[in-house]
Amino acid sequence: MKEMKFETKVIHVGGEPDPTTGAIMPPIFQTSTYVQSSPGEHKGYEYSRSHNPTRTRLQECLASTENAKHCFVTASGLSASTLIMHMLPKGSKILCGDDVYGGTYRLFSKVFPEIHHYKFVDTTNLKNLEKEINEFKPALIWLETPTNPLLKISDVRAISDLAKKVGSLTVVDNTFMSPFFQNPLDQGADIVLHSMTKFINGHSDVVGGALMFNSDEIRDKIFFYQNAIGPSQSPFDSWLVLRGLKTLAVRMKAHEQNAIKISTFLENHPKVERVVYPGLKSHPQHDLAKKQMKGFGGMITFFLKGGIAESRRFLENLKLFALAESLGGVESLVDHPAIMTHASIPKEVREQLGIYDNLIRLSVGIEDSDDLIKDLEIAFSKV
Ligand code: P1T
Repeated sequence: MKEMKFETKVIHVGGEPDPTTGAIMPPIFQTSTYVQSSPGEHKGYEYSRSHNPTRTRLQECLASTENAKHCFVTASGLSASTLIMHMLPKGSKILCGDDVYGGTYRLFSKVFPEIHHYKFVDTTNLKNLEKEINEFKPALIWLETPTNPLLKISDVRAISDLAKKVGSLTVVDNTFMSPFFQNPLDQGADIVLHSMTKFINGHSDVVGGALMFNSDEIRDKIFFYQNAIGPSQSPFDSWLVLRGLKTLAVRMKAHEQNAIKISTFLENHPKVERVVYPGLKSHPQHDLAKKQMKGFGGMITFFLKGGIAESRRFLENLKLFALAESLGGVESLVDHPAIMTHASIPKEVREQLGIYDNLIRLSVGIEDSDDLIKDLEIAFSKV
């Protein structure tokens, strides 16, 4: 599998024709249970919470995209994060990047502090981070790179090396880049997490999560908790993701082409204070982005000149960019993180990070870029 190019893997791995009928598209194994010929004698499938053939196909395909030995898919990105937290011994220390998806922050600050200890730090400052790692001695370092919504980039290779020195695991939430633009396991990370809800599925019709890794020990632990807790994805949702995944490569190229044009348009617009996009030379970690990523993706964050009133007028006047949470679908979406996706982060913490009321996040779709730019231009003219 390793020799195949990405574009071939997403279509062929886990995509073998159905052996009983020759159907080119895999069947949806919409079943909860499997017949046994004698107690304990079965064909590898006992009950769909633990295993399902449609899910198996998706897991095989996804593992190949991240060059991973193992993959588990779950019913949401957050349930995948939850499995990792359950896998750690009680009282573990977790060093987490300070800018993460609001739901991840809520999980770590409201649900799991009863069980583990969390510290949120800026993982883009390596010198400072090295000090934190040596003092805090985490069991696990949690990175989102690029981050949601500020698109800050952390050095996966350097941080994984530091983590190994203190016996810590490194997890990378790779949702924003998708496996097409970034492969953290190849750079030393131990676990890659995806919200499959986003680019991997790509059609805004499924919620799902995935974990990829190489360690058999992690596989045994994750399988135990997946089976014991039960956040398994339904066969139909797995099938939809398997279908969406086939076009991941072509979609990501189109997302990026549009995002490059739109970020340049925004950077030159008089009503824009600042644009953050890893592909722009003005991005503080543009060089690192070029080194560790194979592209810059479809997410753009920018600061409008003004405050909440200007943001509202801009957002209310967009037509093609739909005002909605989530990202990574073929259609363009726009988000106001302070009120929407990151509202669960206390205002003072948000503002310390730079998530102000004039911050706007775009998930650039694969429509025609001129149409998208026209839509933005009209909304700017109303501000
Ligand atoms: O929504 P869910 O599939 O549970 O995934 C959670 C999640 C995890 N990691 C990142 C980087 C994410 O962006 C998300 C979900 N994010 C949104 C819903 C959003 O609009 O940012």
